[in-house]
Amino acid sequence: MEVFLSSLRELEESGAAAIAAAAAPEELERVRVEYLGRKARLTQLLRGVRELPEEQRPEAGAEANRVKNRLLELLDQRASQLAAAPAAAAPGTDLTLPGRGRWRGARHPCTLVADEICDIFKELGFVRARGPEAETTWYNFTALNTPLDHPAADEQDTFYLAEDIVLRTHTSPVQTRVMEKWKPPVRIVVPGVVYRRDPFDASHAPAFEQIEGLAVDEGISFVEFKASISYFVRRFFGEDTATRFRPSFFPFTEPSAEVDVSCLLCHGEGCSACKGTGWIEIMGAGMVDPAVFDNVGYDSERYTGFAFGMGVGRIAMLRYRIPDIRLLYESDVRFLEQFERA
Ligand code: 2NL
Repeated sequence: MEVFLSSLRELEESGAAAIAAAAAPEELERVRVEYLGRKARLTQLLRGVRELPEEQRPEAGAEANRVKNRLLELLDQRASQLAAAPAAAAPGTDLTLPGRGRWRGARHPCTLVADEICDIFKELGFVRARGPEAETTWYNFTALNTPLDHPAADEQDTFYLAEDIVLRTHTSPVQTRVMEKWKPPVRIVVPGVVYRRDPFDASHAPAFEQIEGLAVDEGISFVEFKASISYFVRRFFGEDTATRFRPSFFPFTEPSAEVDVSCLLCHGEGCSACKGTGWIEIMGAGMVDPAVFDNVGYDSERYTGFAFGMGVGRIAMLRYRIPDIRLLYESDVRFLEQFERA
């Protein structure tokens, strides 16, 4: 009995010391297994109680249980101490350094703007369409009433992959493909990357994102065209933004217009952003030229429609006051993280 009790005390003391010395949760777990696990000495001592003479068993059992409960309690205490305390710093670590922020990733400003534009046109019944980036000259130019000797089709402006294959210079060939496949009514928006042999400078990039739109139905008039574009402008730039249609020319629309919005910075007063005019150009648009309908097999006597095209980067630059288009392509996290925080 004396031997039993002194073994217990010894275990209690060394156990308490080991628990206090454990510096990390894993170490504490090893101490627990060592002292209270199935093969631990304390467990064996507890089992040994029944081999003692009967009159000694109650005291021995009570003492063994007391030691077991004390160690369990000390383990608990130490576990919460370790959980609350910061991990010990390695020598030489500067605990006063600011923490490292984590970059979790977010959508690019062009993606944010493209989604927003498509969502606004969705309210007017437009669905999204996509198509190939390598196109035949037929889909990219000829079907769109743009002969190959037209300045817009010039080799100077276009990346040729083969004699008859180009990197699309606009997303219009997608609209042509959709019209070949679907009967009117058609209302689509087409976001996508397009390619031009342009130098990379503050306002040009050789590859950029565009959104074009196309509506074809019976009875679409210039009124629906102007109303739809003006609705988009008010929804995107704000209710008090005015829209102006300036006569222009595109081979695939007639009549054609450049669309301006009242300057978002000076509200039409005239400033450096609008070069004193009070207006900022955001897109080109017009009523679809009947020749385009003839090329895709639509009855140009029965159907009319409108189309538009805009550079997403330009719109993003206006929306977020970005001064240089190159910022959109440099993938600099310090720039990108100013937009959507994921
Ligand atoms: C611009 C001008 C425009 C279109 C694109 C189009 C497409 C078909 C038929 C008729 Cl299939 N038109 N697209 C029309 C007018 C202007 O884009 O300045 N884009 C950046």
